[in-house]
Amino acid sequence: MAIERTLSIIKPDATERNITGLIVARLEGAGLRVIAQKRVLWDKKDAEEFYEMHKDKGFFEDLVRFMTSGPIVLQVLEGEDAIQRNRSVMGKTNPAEADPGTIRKDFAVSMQRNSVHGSDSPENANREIDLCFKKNEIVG
Ligand code: 3AN
Repeated sequence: MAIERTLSIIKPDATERNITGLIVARLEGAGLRVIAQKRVLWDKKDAEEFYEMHKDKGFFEDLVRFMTSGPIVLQVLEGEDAIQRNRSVMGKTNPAEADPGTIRKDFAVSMQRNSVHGSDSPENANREIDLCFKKNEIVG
């Protein structure tokens, strides 16, 4: 299997509850390596640009408001099959439907306050990593 990179975000509901370390432990435990990481506060423009594929959805404004409501942790994760591996350890978008042992099953509050984001395709991983990190911030 190929070594891939994916973009991960620990969302404001998780930074607020001081559980970023618990989440990173899940990611590392699943065989993913954090090769870049920074804690930031997005402004409206950052969130709108990142989620532009959802701009026509009913939840878009709420999503932007939530993602700018507090600090988030941006990460590049690397590992074998990292995009799908991260999606598996995250669990389904709706925590009520997420499998036992996944991050969202154990930590998410709701469909919106679902603790983590992970890229869903190689194209989106490249786009999101380029949006969130400069080349020299990804240090291996
Ligand atoms: P995922 O994060 O599982 O890839 P997406 O890409 O469909 O899910 O949605 C992006 C984010 O938008 C989700 N993580 C969640 O915070 C929010 N979201 C998605 N669907 C809904 C919904 N029906 N109601 C509220 N928020 C939603």
